[in-house]
Amino acid sequence: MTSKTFFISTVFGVVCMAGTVACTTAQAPAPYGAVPTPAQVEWQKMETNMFCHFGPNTFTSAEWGTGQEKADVFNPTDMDCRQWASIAKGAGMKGIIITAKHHDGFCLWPNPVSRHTVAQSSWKGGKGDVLKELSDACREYGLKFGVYISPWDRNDPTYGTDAYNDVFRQTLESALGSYGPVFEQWFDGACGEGPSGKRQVYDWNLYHETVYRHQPDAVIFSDVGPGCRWIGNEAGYAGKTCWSTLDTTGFAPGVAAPEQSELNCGKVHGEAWVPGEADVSIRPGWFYKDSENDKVKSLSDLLGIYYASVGRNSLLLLNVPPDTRGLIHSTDSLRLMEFRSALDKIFATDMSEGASAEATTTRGGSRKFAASNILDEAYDTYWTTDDDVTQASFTVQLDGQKTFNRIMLQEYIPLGQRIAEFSVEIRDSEGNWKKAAEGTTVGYKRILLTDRLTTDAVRVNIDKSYACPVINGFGLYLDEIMGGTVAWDEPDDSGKAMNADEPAVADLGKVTEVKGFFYQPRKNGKDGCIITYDLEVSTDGRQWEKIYSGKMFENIVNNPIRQEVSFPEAVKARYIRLTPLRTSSEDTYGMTGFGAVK
Ligand code: FUL
Repeated sequence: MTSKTFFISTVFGVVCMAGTVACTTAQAPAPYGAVPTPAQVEWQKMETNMFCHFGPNTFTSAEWGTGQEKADVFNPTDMDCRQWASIAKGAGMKGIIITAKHHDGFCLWPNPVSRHTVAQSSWKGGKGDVLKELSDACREYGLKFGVYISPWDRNDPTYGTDAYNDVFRQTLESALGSYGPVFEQWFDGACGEGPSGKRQVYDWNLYHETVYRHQPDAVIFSDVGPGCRWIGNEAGYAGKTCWSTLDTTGFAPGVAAPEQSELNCGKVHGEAWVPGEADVSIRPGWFYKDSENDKVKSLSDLLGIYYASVGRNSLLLLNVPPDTRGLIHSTDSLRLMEFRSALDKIFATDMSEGASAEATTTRGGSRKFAASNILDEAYDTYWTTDDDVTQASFTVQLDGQKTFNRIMLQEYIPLGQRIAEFSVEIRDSEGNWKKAAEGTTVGYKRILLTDRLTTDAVRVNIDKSYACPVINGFGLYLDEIMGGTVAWDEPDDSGKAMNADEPAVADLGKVTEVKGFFYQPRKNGKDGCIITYDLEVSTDGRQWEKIYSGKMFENIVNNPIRQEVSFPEAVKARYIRLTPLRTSSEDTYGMTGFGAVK
């Protein structure tokens, strides 16, 4: 090689290398950590779905049926799944999940491996099939269809033996193989058998394999996924920090699940993509009860739940239980319509419309990754930076002075969840930047709630990210319905801890007619709850009459709300004594209220 050719090839090499560097940085960033499957991304985009708890409990007012109910108990007088679907659609929901089999074991479809199904009931002469009617209605209304099938079964004679795993497999086969696409399979981790009850070793691998064989795109819900996870409470809120990743090795649904606080917040750098789903009922209980018609959640409750779930990187699964007619009660449907029109109103106008955006730095200097991408409608375009940049800002110059109190950000989750700290500033009339809000995780969607802010420019600072930040959505909205910073999940500090071996005694002041009693644990189950109890009454505080012995507050651990229990018949009493037999916390139980229902 002459020195001239050496010179040329060297220069050429440098140019090429420089070219290569530019080319590489203008490529999309590599995924970071655990990432969602395409089905999980589509699932996350659904944002709000409807849950329908329906079954024998609808007719007995129980939360957990015993499994001994007669099949004939299930007898909706006027069932119309098209009504459910039209309400879900009108409420902007994208899918419906039905309790095909709750803990009482009763199947809402003619499951050939069960003797406790609609086929054994006289409803529609034993020819009815709720799954068929609902899946057809969902198809007609353009909704996705999902099923809840409880592994815990209080009816099946094989429950508690190895044989049950195959019964359950066949149950899944029959429900998942006969009604078209199922977008979500819900596995409830609950089991109220207690220490001396039946023990079932669940064959989760077999169940998952069965689901995927029939429904390869189904997202499987449980405490630990694999498709999505329980958010750790039944009140509808995700953690303010909410990772879609979780460590699942060594954990299982139910008693072997991670701590509820971990389910609530996810696990940074967790090994698997298992995003949160916040399930909550529009009523205090999961099943319809006439007595709760005046306790349907208010519009502001629902908005609070929306911000604390969808607004915190979680899906909202809102339960709207059909009544004994097999119809959604008008109180619930009206509330849902109010909820939808409120959301439409709040999110109709994005104050960043007509704005422009600029970032401190852009990946490879390429327009492909420019900050303007966060303002367009396209899901798959985003702003990002070079790989080694994990702190950066973008500024949104608004089209004039705008007023808003909701700031929305979206991370492009197909590439993983990266951001761990961010802050938002607004520019005042003197051109100075003032901090307006801050947060930790973003994920699929994050909505920050602020007081009313008026400004012509907003700056978002990514203060900590585990890899280059990738943001594909941004919006500013004004919520004039709820306003201000609302905390859905702030713990209410009323109530106290009682010693677990002490009964609670209520003195009514004088002998009165008593129809039942109520017990209210502390908010979020603080200090634990009473699970099973004896209940006695007395007129003089010396002679006690036992009304209930070893009775259970069903589902109180997951949903620690006020429990109201009627007596078989009204009694005359001055004192009521509630003696805990089993509590969820060993030494204490929480107590906010206890007294008579007159
Ligand atoms: C819980 C169950 O025990 C409740 O009855 C309800 O179905 C709720 C969604 O999940 O674990």
